[in-house]
Amino acid sequence: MTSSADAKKKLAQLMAVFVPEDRVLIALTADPDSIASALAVKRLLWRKVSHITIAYHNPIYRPDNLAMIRLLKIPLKTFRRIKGEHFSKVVLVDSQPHHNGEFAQFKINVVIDHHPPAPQGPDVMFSDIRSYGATSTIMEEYLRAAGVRPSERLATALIYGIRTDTGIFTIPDVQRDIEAFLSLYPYASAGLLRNIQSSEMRIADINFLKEGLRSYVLRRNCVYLHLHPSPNADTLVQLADFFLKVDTVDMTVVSGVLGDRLVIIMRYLGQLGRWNNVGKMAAEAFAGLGSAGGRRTAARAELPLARLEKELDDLRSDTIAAFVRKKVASARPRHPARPPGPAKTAGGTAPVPKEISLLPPPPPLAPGTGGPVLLPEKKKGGQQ
Ligand SMILES: [Mn+2]
Repeated sequence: MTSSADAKKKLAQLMAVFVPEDRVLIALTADPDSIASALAVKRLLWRKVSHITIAYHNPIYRPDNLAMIRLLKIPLKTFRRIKGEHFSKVVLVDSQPHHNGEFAQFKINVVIDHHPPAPQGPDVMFSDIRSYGATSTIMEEYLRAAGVRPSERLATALIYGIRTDTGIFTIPDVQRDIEAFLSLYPYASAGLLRNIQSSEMRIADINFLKEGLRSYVLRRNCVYLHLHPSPNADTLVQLADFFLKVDTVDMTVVSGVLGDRLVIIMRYLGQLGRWNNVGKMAAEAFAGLGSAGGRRTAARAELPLARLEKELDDLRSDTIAAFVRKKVASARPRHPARPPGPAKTAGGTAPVPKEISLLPPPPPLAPGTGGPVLLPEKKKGGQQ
């Protein structure tokens, strides 16, 4: 944790950027962490500058994100509705200038973020980039250094930001995030949090869930689902997470055609004692066909249909579904228990990622009970 003297020094440096006449824009790629962090910056600058606007550039689909904005009454504008020249200072939170071309339209003065920094660092008056689980955690330190008691709305937003970006503390090195969470918790509203968290789906998504329950394919503990027509990518992610809840399922592959691309979402439990990595599986399965990769437990591939057209006989949905199953199955290790240690990769040896798992080790299986469900690799009637 940053010492309180260090935190006060950083706060002083941040505040020194601003003068009372400033009209401040807080720019972001909207998600719970960035929105909460923007609220915290706004609170720090309250009565210190003449005007503050929070604006984002990306479409927001996720119902929990929309519920957060609605329930916490967070005022947000889109980049399209603002003009850069109306602002004398621009603060970028939870992102860095090179992350998105949309940020290039502003002269950015302050960057506060938790993503890995670019080698040369941002060229700004003040930057604070730390490898915490969430930018909301960095902002909690600023608020504490400033002696600010967060409002219910701000504390709830920051808690939701931390919760979301750390996957409820299931990523490595979350010590500081847990401390920030605990210090914010007494000020937050449990009821509002419950309301935001339970807004996972829109009624339109239920139809995709219904179709998913009808047409999924289970092979070697992996659920495959290809949806046609396809919902947006966020809903594909939700369905991938949903099928992972089944006790005998440890991996999900949910795909759909979005515009001119096939989008494939992969989720994996990454059990203890196994050396499997769904990011590497995605990269291997779809190498040369588009972009593919991710982390040990979550991956994504986006393949241009123009490229697939050369690979497949046709682009019918059952042809695409069979292609995805075949590619993933071929990249999936047959032998689950590989000894832990440096894995061979194209670039040499990669370090074993440090991962916190909240899962208890699986109980030993009695012969003939609860073992892996092995389905023959054959065509099932009715699947898409
Ligand atoms: Mn973040």
